[in-house]
Amino acid sequence: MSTTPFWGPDFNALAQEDPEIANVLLAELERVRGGLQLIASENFTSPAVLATLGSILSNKYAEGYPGKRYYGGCAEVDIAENIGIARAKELFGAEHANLQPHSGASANIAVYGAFTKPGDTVMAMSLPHGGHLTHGSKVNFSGKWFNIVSYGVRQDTEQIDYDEVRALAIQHKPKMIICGATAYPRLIDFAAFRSICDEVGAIMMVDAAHFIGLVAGKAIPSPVPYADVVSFTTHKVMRGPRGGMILCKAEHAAAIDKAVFPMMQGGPLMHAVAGKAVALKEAATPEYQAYAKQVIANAQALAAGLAAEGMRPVSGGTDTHLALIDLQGIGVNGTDAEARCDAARITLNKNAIPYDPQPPAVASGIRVGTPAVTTQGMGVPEMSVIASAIGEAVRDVDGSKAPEIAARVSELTSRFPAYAR
Ligand code: DSN
Repeated sequence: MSTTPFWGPDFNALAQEDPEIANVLLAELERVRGGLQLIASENFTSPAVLATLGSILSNKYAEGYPGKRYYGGCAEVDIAENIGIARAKELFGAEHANLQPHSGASANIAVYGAFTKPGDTVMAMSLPHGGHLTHGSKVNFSGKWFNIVSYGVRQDTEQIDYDEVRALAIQHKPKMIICGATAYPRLIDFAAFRSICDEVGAIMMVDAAHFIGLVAGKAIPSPVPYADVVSFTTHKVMRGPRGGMILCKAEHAAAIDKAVFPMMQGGPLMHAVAGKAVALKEAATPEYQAYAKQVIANAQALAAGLAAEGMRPVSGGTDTHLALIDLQGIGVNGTDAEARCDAARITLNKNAIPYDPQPPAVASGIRVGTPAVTTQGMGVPEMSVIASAIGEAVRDVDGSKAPEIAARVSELTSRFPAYAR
């Protein structure tokens, strides 16, 4: 078998044909090599996954499922998809897996499509308290087409109020209850959600996009035994290609498959499906399990380091890969913090905190995550270096310290390269 470097010859072809776009790729590589990537939903996928994404599988139309396609010539992509499905079922102990959703939002549309119809009542976590756009935001299909009942976190603990969830479920009798979030640093009590769903006869959907990689690495408990359906993205802690996936009980398999195709999507992206198969193989290794545990240890160290810098971790800390940081105590808003960190080559995002007095476009907090820096090989000692760099950057009102902080950041990332030179 040929072992051509993963993007050597292809990149040279691109550079010759389209130097403008080739330069974007090179500049992005330098950006990630020289800066810190702390966006909790990002990671560095492996050369093997990138090779699959940049492959001829991108050319193939394969509407349908393995063995039941609407196009000829699908024998090879059938093998890739079947391998991926088998790996997903094995890794997560799931009865059924669908690897075709193009993204997490696409996967969620399919889940709504499988279990609900427009106008039905669905319960989910409110966006300002950490939920996702597809959990009922008014500007999203979910909020436009469904009667969404939102639950949130308690003001004192900043954690999900399971009594409130239960009371709302009894009052509103939702068809489906969604648990999972984009900015919730704590573990979710899946057994509690299961019992509430059983009490009111609701489908239990877990949007596990943020934490499924930690489940894959056996670093936190799995929602799979409890949920009717689990949707997620494959590119966050999971470190696979950009895309979505759905796991479900066997009784829901036909409904989910029909909702993904033909209800929600046409042709699957077979290069991405194959890339998901590669990522699932990587995620089943002891190395990946050690990685997942280190992601959490690093997030806890980073949250503690930021607290020592005067920035308050929402809910007091984290059990996962991310921390939500309240900046009100230092008189800096999320937008300014994001921009000041950016100037110092620290990439993170502003984020609303629960009960935020600021509008979302300003926000009182930032969200930081450790999936990418942990992939680079950084550990707890590096987290305190990062915390003090953030502590200086967010207070750098006039930008005068940014070059010096950026130099320190680049020195750190050069010792832990994202993609080795
Ligand atoms: N945009 C993702 C995040 O950053 O959490 C969620 O889809």
